[in-house]
Amino acid sequence: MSRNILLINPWIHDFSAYDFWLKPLGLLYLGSLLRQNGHTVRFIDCLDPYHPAMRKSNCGQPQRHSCGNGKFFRQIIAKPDELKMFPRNYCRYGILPEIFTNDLKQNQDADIVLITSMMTYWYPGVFEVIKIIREVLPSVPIVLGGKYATLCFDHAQKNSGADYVIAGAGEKPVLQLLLDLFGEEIFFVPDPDNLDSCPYPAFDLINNAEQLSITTSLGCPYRCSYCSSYIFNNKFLRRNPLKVADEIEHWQNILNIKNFSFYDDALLVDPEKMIIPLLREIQKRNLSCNFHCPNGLHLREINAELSELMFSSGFKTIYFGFETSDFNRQLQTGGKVKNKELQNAVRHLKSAGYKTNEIGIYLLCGLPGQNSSEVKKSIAFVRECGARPVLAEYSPIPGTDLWPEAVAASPFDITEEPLYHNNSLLCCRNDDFKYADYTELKMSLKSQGDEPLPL
Ligand code: B12
Ligand code: SF4
Repeated sequence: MSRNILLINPWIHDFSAYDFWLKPLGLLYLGSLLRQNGHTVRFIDCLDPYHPAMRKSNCGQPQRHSCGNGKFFRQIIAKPDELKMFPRNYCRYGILPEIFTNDLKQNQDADIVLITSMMTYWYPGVFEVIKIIREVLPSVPIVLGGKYATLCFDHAQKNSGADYVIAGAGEKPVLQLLLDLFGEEIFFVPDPDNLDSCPYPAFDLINNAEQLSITTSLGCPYRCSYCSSYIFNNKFLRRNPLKVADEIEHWQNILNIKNFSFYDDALLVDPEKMIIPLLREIQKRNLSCNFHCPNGLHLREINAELSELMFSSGFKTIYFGFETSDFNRQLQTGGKVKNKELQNAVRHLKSAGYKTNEIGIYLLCGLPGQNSSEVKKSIAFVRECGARPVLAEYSPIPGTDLWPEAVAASPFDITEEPLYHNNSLLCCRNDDFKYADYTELKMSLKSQGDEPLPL
């Protein structure tokens, strides 16, 4: 028998949030798998910037850009007690709670609700969603998965109010749960070693999709000490580049999409195995796309051929993960890139046609034991190379190799309280890197025309 399954992308509660090509990709992958198993899937997106009912509210239309990024609706809300000392407004990003409640009421026939979660420190938006579901659909089982549920599993089990918290990839556990709860037969399970066996994400459920996220791989061959990639995927698996081209062409034809954002951890690694054949195929098929890479790309692979191919294939937004110019810290954190490689990469990208402000270089800021002069030197180095420095404030992640150091360095109780993982807090600040030093760095970038990330 087919079940009615309701997917929910929850609100973000934070000091700031920006739709930087953000889509609940994992949840929509689960949605298509459930359809493939014969179920009916519906979707409430609390972050929908075009929700029709919001037009009648006094919230105005958030400013959006033609390439698919822009602002969310937002309402200022009370700060959790733990963040009271931080002198900034705290907001609920997304639709109004009464509109969400109304949408839920249209789904009285739901048999089960699946909620995703993104940043660990965005859990208050998840909890608010769960509280309202309990009021409107009191007897419907609630399942929580995603990043927060995986990285802070015990916290989520103890505090979220969900009936089931699932860590890691959701495909098999969700099908198993439907079998256990309702006796639903499992017809189709994708091969975990073949990413092309997954049906395309259920992107048709998105209201007014302007851009879509694509992933060509899972995991990463590197293991940087601050990153949780290996916790989610301990193998580096890739799709067939021709199948990725098929997917891009499919969404162009079905939903008329031109803008795509890559969510890979390692899109450019071994370019001849993915990015080169993929882009050559896209050119061969005459597909006209804009590609955006808000998640840091690898610099090491950039040469003249790849730069030209990226430029001519429509890579409009490119950010690279460089993190620091400090040689010792590069080594300690995993050695994914060296200074010389940044110099070379920028030279090639510029020859291909990219301008200084189009080459964003992420610099990690506020790592345990880091002082502000290290970040200043890194900024100066990126400028010398001819690219645009972009600060990425360190968010400590449980289970990563750097976590014990972060716990020891932080003045906040990051072990007990995920709200303190928020990158806006600079939670491993110290006497050599005060919050004021960080503000100064940000101002100096701004005064030289390097706008900070709107996140
Ligand atoms: C794309 C991405 C971004 C994008 C878009 C973010 C977005 N919300 O989509 C951008 C570039 C904006 C971004 C920004 C940042 N990011 Co980011 N990002 C990612 C990335 C690479 C991919 C996420 C993704 O969609 N994966 C693909 C899907 C298929 O996987 P999935 O969502 O996990 O879904 C699976 C399971 O989780 C599960 N599942 C999901 N939902 C559900 C629901 C149910 C019910 C069930 C059962 C299962 C389930 O099943 C799915 C299928 O198997 C992850 C790393 C990663 N490899 O996942 C980091 C990651 C989420 N980001 C991270 C960080 C640190 C950041 C930044 C703070 C970096 C910085 N310092 O500036 C910023 C902050 C953002 C902000 N404040 O707005 C951390 C998390 C930190 C945290 N504390 O939670 C991660 C994990 C990377 C890391 N460094 O380890 N990010
Ligand atoms: S930071 Fe980037 S290169 Fe390092 S492990 Fe994570 S995804 Fe891989």
